[in-house]
Amino acid sequence: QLKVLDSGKRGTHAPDSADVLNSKDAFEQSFVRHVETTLARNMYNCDNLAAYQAASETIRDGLLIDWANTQQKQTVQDGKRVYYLSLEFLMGRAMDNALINLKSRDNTKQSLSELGFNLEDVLDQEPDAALGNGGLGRLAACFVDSLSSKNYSGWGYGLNYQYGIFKQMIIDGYQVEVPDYWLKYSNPWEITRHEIQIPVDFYGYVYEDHDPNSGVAKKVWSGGERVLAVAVDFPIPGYNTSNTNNLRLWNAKPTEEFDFTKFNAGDYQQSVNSQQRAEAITSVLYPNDNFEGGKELRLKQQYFWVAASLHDIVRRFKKNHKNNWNKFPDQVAIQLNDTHPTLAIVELQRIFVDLEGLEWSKAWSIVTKVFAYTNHTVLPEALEKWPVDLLGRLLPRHLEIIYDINFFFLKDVEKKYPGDRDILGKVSIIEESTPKQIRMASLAIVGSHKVNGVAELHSELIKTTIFRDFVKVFGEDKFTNVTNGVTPRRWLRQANPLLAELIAEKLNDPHYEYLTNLGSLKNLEKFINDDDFLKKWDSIKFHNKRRLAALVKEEVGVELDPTVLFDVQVKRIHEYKRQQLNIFAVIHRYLHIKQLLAQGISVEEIKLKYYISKASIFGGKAAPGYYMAKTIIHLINKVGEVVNNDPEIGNLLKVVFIPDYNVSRAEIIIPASDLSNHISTAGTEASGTSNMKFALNGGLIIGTVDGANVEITREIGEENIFLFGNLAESVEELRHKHIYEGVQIPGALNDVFNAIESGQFGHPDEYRALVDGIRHHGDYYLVTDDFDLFLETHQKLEKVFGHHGGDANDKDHLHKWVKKSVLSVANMGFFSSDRCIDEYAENIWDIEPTNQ
Ligand code: CBF
Repeated sequence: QLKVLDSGKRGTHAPDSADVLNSKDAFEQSFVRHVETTLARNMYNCDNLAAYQAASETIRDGLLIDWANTQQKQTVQDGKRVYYLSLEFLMGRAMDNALINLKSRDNTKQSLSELGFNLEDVLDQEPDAALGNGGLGRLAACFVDSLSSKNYSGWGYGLNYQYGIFKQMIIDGYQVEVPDYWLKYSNPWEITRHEIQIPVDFYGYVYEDHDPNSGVAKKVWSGGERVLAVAVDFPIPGYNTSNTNNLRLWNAKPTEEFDFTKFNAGDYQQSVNSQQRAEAITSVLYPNDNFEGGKELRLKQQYFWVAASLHDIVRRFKKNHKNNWNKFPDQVAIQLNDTHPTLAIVELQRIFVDLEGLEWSKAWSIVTKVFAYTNHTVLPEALEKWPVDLLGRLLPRHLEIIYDINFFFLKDVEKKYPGDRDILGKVSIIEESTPKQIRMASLAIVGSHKVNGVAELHSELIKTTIFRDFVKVFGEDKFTNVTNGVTPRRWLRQANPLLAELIAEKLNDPHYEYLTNLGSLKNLEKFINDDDFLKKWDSIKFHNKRRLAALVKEEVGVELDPTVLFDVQVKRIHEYKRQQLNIFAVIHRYLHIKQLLAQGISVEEIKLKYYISKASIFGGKAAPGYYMAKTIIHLINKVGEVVNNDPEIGNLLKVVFIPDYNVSRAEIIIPASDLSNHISTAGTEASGTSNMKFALNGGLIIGTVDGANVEITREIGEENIFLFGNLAESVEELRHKHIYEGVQIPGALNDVFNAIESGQFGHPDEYRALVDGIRHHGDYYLVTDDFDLFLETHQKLEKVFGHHGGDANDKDHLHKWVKKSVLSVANMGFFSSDRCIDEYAENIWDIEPTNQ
């Protein structure tokens, strides 16, 4: 709907950019100017989209002042900076986050309202910046928020994909992928730095030359294809501070010089091809989570990104320190987010040795002081390896350097373990397989001074499993843990404003200082016996559940009763995360309810004696090539169709799959959950971070003893979480047993399989691989071992939830369930990403906050 703007708002002079954040007049004047000039739209033609664009430009003006000042200050202070290299930054929407961090939400809301707009509608226009797959990318987004909020000097470096993670549609129960061209209306939050262009070479050949001055032989790489990396900057505002760091993402562009020299004159088609080849590098995000596909374009992306970032970092260093390379590790810390940026190690060594003329071992001693590597998974299919041939063709000089790194490393290992060929083979960066492969995790460990896992259990597991031999070589000290965290600005204040407000009121903290001091949530415990407080708490959950029910109605067409237990599992769909376990349990519940009804037991009686009413809510994307994950999505949707359309069932059970789970949807779903599922096979989920978001929003957890669930339990108390299942130390033995003694299918699960195989949820062939994988192929994810335990735990927790039916005066529900919810939140302070960043800063990066 078009709004007519009041021309009186135009003002007589351009407002001071800083004022737009806290003065209504300044905001409104700037807004109108942006409508008329930046957007070139007239005042009679302004809809919500234009309002979003003009409001974003206005806020960005305010933000840029802090950003420029921060960069200036950091340059003058010349302290050490950390660079966080991540192939994914799953940022979500920027506007609301900026308003919260800049404390400009009220001013913007009022100004927009005076201009005739509703802030929430305007915010809704923003597409998600979905440049990530899941936990790893979202963690990077939380980290840049914390780096700014805690006043560190820290930049993110990544790629500016034109297409983020695909949009997921569900058609006839199947996942259908649709491209996400998120830049359709251009992006007001990005600043393209046309002046920052870094050439990146690929292919070509290596030859030996001699330094004209010293006569020393040196290697020269003559690249065969050149692409330009153009910087695009995203200011990252801190909360309650003017510190505004930079997230620099690269766009790939063709270089004209190259086209003219290397291609036949006049071969226009070829030159267009080269442009397309260049731009392809940053066009799509690979949609795999916890899986490495080994595609050439992916390797190209990795090198393009790390080369551009490294040259940018070195250039910045040289501005102040010329070639005083000894100082480099005092100025630069680089964190490798998973193995994706591992080529940065090789590139820095190449810069030092080939371009700056440093002697090998001197260069290597600097390189290894700079890098640190975070491992995010123990799953073998996610551990990156690149065929030697492919890497050698794309990056011939880098392959030589990798071989040299490996040669010197193995020489050291040989000294420590003389004659031990076994250990040499295990730690070698080159896997002597057919074809030969480069083990990126090994390279990352060898080139880093610290290696960390992301939760205590995971950090212990990597030391005893995948990196066991490296612990022997380097010793325990190199391996450490930094348990993940999430930013409470987005995951509490932004996602759950009413709860954040109630907490601020109870903590007597009108300025929401607790959002950067999350430990103070502990003070909520003082109110644990205050029924009025518990009621308010519960009514906020109820409000959030209504908000989610509205989304479900709109997206899925199913009516959810907000008084029932909302039982949620939203995350990437993966066999190890075990959405199949959850949906099998739902089927079991449905079959049992039907049986009870058939015996003449009434719905009311069932509710009292057997099952409370609940809605099982699922969401998450499957990698497009992951057949089993797509089968699980299909099954969930088909079960939903049957259950939701069964007239006997009513609100006793509903099953919905919310399509296109993304950050914005998570902001609605998470605050509305009563119970969330974090039920991975023990030892497979490195940490999980949505478990933290749910618990921070007062949702209780049903979970296995895996990842960060372990530390969440320690913090909030085992009486406030529902743990079940076999432990990580039993997994290997159970798998072994399945193979050698066969898989025992529990009776309840057998009923479920029979129902599936009878065609109750569509043609049984659709689910053959899923069922057979458990029945006949070893049940790798231990569904059979944990199924009954999962059902029992549900029985227990549902008694605690009770039949409160939305009754705010249900004392039983308040004193049992709601108290647990409050106690969870009160003890979640540890899981702020601010705490993680402080730990990285102190134990790994050796950096201090800057003076503001
Ligand atoms: O550490 C952040 C997250 O990373 C993953 O998503 C990953 O991509 N490897 C893990 O699967 C999560 O457990 C982890 O929380």
